[in-house]
Amino acid sequence: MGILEDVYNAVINGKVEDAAAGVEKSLNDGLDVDEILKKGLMAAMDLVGERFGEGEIFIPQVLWSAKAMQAGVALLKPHFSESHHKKRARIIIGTAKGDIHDIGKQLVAMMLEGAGFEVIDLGVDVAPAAFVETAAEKDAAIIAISALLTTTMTSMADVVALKNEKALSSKVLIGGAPLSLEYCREIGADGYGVDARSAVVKARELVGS
Ligand code: B12
Repeated sequence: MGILEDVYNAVINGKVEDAAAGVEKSLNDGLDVDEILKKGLMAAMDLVGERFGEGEIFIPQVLWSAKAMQAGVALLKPHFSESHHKKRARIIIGTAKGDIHDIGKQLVAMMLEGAGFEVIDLGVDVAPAAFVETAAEKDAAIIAISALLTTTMTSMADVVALKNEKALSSKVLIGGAPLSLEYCREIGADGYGVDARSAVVKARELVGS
């Protein structure tokens, strides 16, 4: 069995130490960092997301898989900064005001970091002003907001309005189960991602890389 398959299976089964050991071995064997990330870690997380969506697995399994992936990403990180000389854009991420769901947001943050972005995580229940002020202070290219409740997603519109009021150039990227492209357009946000993988694709689009 290939070493990438070991990594893949370790993430699917939520085996943190096995995932780390597999990534370490892959690096020692000279495998490409992007390949380890995409074919080993991200592909596994995609399947985990699918299985969760279909009700085949539940939150604890998702969390263990996320931890396993995180352990792998942590080992890849130093190699990313080596292979990507160009300084990557900075992203401020957080869960919308009034909302404490953070599993999806953490996955998104992790994938963005894995893709080489510098991510500043403001946590959960983040007020619109905190998003905008931090983005201005840190010169962030993107403000990424997660919401899992129909009652909290509305605060994303406040972030867009406040950002426009301050004439801030940061783009607003939104996501979370109740969101849609339609809602993204309605509130004038710059991008919507349906999952962690598309968060990376959209973020790259928004910064033009
Ligand atoms: C786990 C969970 C909780 C946990 C949260 C723990 C934690 N640390 O996050 C706890 C138990 C605390 C909780 C509390 C509540 N919950 Co809850 N919860 C869930 C549950 C079961 C799973 C959410 C989850 O983590 N999914 C797994 C992750 C991986 O998926 P995800 O979040 O969708 O994220 C993915 C994408 O959406 C996307 N994404 C996410 N964020 C972003 C951001 C960007 C920028 C981008 C591009 C993409 C992106 O990428 C992610 C990875 O692929 C959902 C049901 C469901 N099936 O979604 C209900 C659910 C979201 N909860 C719900 C409710 C009602 C509540 C409570 C109000 C319950 C109550 N009466 O107290 C409270 C609210 C507390 C609060 N103020 O926030 C409802 C929401 C209904 C609605 N539409 O408004 C749901 C849908 C359950 C239901 N069917 O009723 N909850």
